Amino acid sequence: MATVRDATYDVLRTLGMTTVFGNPGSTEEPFLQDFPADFHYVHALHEATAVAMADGYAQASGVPAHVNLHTAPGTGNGMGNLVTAWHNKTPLIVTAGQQTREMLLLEPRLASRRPTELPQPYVKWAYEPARAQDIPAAMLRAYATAVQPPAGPVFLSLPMDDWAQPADPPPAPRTVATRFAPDPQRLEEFVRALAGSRNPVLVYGPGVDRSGSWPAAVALAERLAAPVWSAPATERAVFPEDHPHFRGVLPYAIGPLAEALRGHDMVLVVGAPVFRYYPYVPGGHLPDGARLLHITDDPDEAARAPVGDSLLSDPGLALTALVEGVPPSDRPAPTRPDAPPPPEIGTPLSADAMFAALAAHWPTDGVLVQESPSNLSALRRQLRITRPASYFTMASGGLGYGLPAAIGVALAERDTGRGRPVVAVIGDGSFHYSVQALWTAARLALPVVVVVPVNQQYAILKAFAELKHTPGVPGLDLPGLDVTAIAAGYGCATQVVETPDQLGAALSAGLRADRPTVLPVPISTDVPSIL
Ligand SMILES: Cc1ncc(C[n+]2csc(CCOP(=O)(O)OP(=O)(O)O)c2C)c(N)n1
Repeated sequence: MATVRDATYDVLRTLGMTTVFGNPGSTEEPFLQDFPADFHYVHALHEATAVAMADGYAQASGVPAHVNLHTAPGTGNGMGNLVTAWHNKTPLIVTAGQQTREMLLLEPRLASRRPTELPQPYVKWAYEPARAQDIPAAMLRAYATAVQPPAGPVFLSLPMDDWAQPADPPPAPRTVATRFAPDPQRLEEFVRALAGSRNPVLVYGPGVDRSGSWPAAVALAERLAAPVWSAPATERAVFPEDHPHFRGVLPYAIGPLAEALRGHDMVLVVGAPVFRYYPYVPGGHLPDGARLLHITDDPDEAARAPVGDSLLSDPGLALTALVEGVPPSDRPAPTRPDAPPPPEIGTPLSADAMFAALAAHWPTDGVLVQESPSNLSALRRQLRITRPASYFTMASGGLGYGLPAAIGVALAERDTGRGRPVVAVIGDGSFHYSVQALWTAARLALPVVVVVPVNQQYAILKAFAELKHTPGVPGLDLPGLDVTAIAAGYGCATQVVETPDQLGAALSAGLRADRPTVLPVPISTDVPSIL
């Protein structure tokens, strides 16, 4: 007789979800018992790490990932990166154990008190099945919910006594669409508005990369002879950054962003919120006289935009339709901006010099995962992303994502057979939030290279305090941390790197290694301005 457990593993097989990221506890053991040989359990030492690895894996493989957390405390530990998965629009099925139904009324140890409330509001759906027999079908509903636009995480609380119960007949397999096309009439209005604009500018966001539509994004830019900006603080790269139309990443503050768009009468935003701001710098949302058109597959994103007219659609389908609809422009095409002068090589290296060295030795099909807050501008200035799906960071602002996400990306590169090299750049503060991810990478023998710019401080918080005139904040310095010893303790190769040549050699050795490599790079302690 098939049990609920058997039936659930069968559903997971049907969905192609045979990798489970997790950290086990007693409430999960009845699910994990006799773990099937065709499944892979990716053991994380902390739930934050499990969630971010699953997120990186899902994004790089293009399919949802399953992460299994311990009841309330484990879900709590995973919460920071669940917030990130929500903002990243990553389809994740998060399952967590729950105490035995027989005892729930008296709230035994490890009972999750209000399990479907705990992960709110950062899941699209949270459910504890009314009957054990509903778990397999709930898994199907969870999948359908996670992948439909806007994609995102879902949560199931699963009581530990459910797994041995006899199963109902298996639920019927079914599929759902993951894209929807624009309303033709509204699209026509957008085509007319773009065709009639004098000097349009394109602002592309992570939805362009998620929908695999770089070619359509390039085609529209060329057809309109329009410059292209990346939306501010994007979690993915959105356009070939060596293309002559590319202007850079917009600043993440109201006034400065509008200033960067000055002179344009039409701003088309595709696949991004309008806009993702960080420090409050007042001003108009748009330059005077400009109109904004917004294309997104997220009704909430459309609703909360402070300006503009929106069209709901898969970004790729809308871009393709616009390319077909707008007439080619007779404006001169934008020309490539001048390259910045090469940075000076000092001791210690400046962030710019370190990233210029990284760029000089960058593997052709390399994937960059980034969590280096104050050095982000230098990184994006020096290292241009030129291929789709090869740059990942967190959309949320929550630290502790990048390091484990890089490991999830690297595992996906191995599992899909694509094998692209993965390099993470993780600040010496950010490094410690989910540092135990290094152990998983070492166990999996993943050749991830983690470059750690060591400035011994939370530099971006110093810059923020400066901008906001809040002197005297404690806790912004990080003396006495031995990144090398910590990396070695988790089983990584490690070497302090001080020059561009050393970085190049260590990078290529690390990418050929049979384990992760951590490269602390002492850098200048100058605090870059936040804008
Ligand atoms: C989970 C979480 N806790 C705290 C913060 C606040 N915070 C933002 S940036 C930052 C410091 C990052 O330091 P580091 O990685 O060394 O980068 P740097 O700013 O020095 O470049 C902190 C603590 C955060 N964003 N997320």
